[in-house]
Amino acid sequence: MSEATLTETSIPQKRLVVTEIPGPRSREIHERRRAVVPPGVHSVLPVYVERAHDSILVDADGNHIVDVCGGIGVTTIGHTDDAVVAAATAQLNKVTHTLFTMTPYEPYVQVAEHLAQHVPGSTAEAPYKTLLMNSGAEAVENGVKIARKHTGRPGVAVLEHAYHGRTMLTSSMNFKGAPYAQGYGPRAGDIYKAPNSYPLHDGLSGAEAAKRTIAYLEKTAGAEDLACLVVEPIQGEGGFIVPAEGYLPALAEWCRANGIVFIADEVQAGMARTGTVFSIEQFGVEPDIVLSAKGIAGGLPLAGITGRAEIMDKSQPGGLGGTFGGNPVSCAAAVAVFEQIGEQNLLAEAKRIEATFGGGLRELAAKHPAIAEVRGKGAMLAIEVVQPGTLEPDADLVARVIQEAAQRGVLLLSSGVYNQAIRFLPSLKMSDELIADVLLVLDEAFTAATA
Ligand code: PLZ
Repeated sequence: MSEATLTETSIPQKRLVVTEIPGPRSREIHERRRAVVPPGVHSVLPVYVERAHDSILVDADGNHIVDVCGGIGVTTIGHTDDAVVAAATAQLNKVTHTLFTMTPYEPYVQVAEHLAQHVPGSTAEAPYKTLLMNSGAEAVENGVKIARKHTGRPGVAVLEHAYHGRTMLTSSMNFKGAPYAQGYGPRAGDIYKAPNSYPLHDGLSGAEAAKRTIAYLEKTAGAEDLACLVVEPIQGEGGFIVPAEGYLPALAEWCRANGIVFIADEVQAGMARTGTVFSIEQFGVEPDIVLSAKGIAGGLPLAGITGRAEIMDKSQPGGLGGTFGGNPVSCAAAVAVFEQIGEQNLLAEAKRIEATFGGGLRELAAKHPAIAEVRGKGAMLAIEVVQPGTLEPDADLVARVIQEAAQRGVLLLSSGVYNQAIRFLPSLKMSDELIADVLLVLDEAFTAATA
């Protein structure tokens, strides 16, 4: 690593607010943006970021903002991790593009090997195989495509509260039509949205919720018409909903019995975020296909579709690919991420965050009656915000708390179909000290927002 890289990336891991937020320089850039970028591309907090390291974003006005979102679960290993920057920089100086389907390169194969090592169900004797693409939505698209090819069936089952992307197919798979699919129709067909497991609201056991999901799919789609069931083990955009115990194994069992490909969309929950490399491991399920993206390359675009060989091998040569899929620089970064999960003990770090951040959130919940529940696993945590004494979502309060926190230099994000939750996706390296500071700001923000 060169000295220049180190000095550029090392930023004190402390909150520092020097202007109002957004500050004058950010507001000036924002005005220019409004002239040339359409409003459909929205920014949660329009501070224009110049540099970032681990948990801190430095904006154009010199504010040091604590990032508790990580670009929505992407910089799981922290912004500009030294090892990731070094690996990507080295690759940048070797070769940046050939197109793997023209002339291949080793880093792609290395990423596939790492994924085969970590996906539950994959073994050394019968490793799962991987196709690399660029984004989570592309991973979902290809997962569905591969499942259809394998089964020869059209149907795609998804769950209520699910989120799978913004392409034409995936926006049709999302539970929320607005804003993702609204006005962009016709929407894709043969998609069945079944009730999920949402313990806070449905009060069902895993077995009961699974029975309801399966009954719905058998009645509406018919098992024999379904190519796949696509499930986020912990629903991300839906509000960090952790299903009741036994729910996912029951669905996986039903899929197996009916020849339906069980696809775990680990785009948000995967890559060490929850304390295991893939979150589905904690639910005791061996999926047929696992989708990864976001955190896999420490901030560079990359996505993986990793599945049982007999499923992945069904596609004909030339049937899978894309110009930029598995870009060498992204692959080199991903190899570094896989290595650093071990080197920096990131699975244990996720558990530490679950204890300290989660514990702090539970203390806040005891103090603020609007917090109905603290949930999640590892460093994928959320609070559900309601009108006290009810389970009615309070999206206005969520927005006000986020606004109050932003003014104090903490970047938070809502989640959920009803914006009923505030989610926390910190870097796995966020110190307990910085977590304590975030919790303090959150406490102040709740107090100010409910005053
Ligand atoms: N599957 C489970 O969470 C992306 C959306 C950001 P892409 N979630 C963040 C936004 O507003 O566009 C996501 C996800 C799950 C798939 C996706 C899609 O991943 O990389 O955004 O395409």
